[in-house]
Amino acid sequence: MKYEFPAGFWWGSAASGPQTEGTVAGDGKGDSIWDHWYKQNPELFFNQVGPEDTSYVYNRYKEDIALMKKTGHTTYRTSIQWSRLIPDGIGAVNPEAVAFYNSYIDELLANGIEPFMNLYHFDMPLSLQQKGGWESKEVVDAYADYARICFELFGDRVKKWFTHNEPIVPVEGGYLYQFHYPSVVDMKKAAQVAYHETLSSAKAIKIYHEMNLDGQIGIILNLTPSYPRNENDPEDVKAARLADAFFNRSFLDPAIKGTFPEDLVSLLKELDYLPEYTQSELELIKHNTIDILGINYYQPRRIMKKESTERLSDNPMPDDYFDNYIWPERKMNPYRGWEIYEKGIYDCLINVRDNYGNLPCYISENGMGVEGEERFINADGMIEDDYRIEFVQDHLKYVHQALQEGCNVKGYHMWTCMDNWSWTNAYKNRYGFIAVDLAEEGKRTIKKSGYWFKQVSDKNGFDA
Ligand code: BGP
Repeated sequence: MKYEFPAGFWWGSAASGPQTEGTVAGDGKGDSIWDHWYKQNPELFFNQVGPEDTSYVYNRYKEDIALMKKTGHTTYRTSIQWSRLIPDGIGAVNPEAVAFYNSYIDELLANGIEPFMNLYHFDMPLSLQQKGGWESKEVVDAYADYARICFELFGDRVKKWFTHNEPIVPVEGGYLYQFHYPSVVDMKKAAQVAYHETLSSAKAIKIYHEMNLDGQIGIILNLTPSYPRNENDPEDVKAARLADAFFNRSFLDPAIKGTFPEDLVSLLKELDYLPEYTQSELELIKHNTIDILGINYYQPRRIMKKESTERLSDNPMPDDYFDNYIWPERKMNPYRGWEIYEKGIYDCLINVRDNYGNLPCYISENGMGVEGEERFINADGMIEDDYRIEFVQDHLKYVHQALQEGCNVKGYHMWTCMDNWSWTNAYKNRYGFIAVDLAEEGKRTIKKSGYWFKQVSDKNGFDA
């Protein structure tokens, strides 16, 4: 069958500043929470590889952009590092950073690659974390200022902006499950952090729209469609709906509708977890919604009602309300341990079509991580990642189907371009179209999937 995509469909990949740029002596960058956490606890990071060893894009972006072109990119999604541009989070702007991002953006455009720029990818400047990070309203205002500076500096050339990547992750990682700094367990703080991220996003959107720049602004959410174990069991359905409220609607609703989901709000109220807010903030959120949505999709969430009847703990967490269900038919990525469920990407898009006004959206991440990928290197030194080609193609078939059924999806970004550093997992799981050899000073080699993607992009589709 022929899978043809609409004219102008964007083809590319996604990454982020903190995961790719690396640190170079004299670059003027301030510390983010990642630099700090690594200095404090290097043993938390896979093979003790820290954020300064990300794929050295700061120095090598010209070579990398040439490789993007060779692998068919018409778009590249990355982020500005707040702590590079404004080392203390507020105050002086770092001229080295301005020069770097200007040149990076210009080089992308000169090569026909549209930059999709995100403002926040988990990388709080350390000095602002010391003021409470997303727990603090002062930091929300500092972020709004940072956003304005980015629009002023780069908004003439960047036409697609995103305020946050996966805002639920700093909430889960930093305040519930301890895989991000500050690594505490506190559901009340988690709710405050989530609320402040939404507020900061609305503030940035307001500023962007008031500047009347020629472009659009949105947010990137990692959506995990929530499937109940048994659709005929009301308790399972209720549990799945609540998981959807915690992990999807918590950000989708305010971003697109300007309101918070009622079921989530009443639960938080009951638990005395409602964040501190003002009516004028709620008005601001209501009137400053997104133009475009980025959807990161990796895997679904399968949910069943809570089996244990034990009393809730004193500090209840989302998982006090449901259990994860192991679907016997599930297909696993054997190299990363995540479920592969291609139809999930279609379900995310249909959800936006039916429940969120069919807002223009992009697949802003989707990809397959592989631990120990060097075992697939062939005699010519190329990684033969047929599993990744299959993964991307199978998901694209469902994106195509969603398009046929009227979904407003305008592009696909695979995670990621070059193998990159992934927080505490560092280089454990490789995702790129292009391999990065750390032992050989970050040498780049295009994988089989990179050549395949070039053909897909050139033909604007594929036969399968
Ligand atoms: C996504 C994040 C990315 C990246 C990816 C892979 O959720 O947006 O930043 O880290 O996950 O994660 P991992 O390397 O843990 O498999």
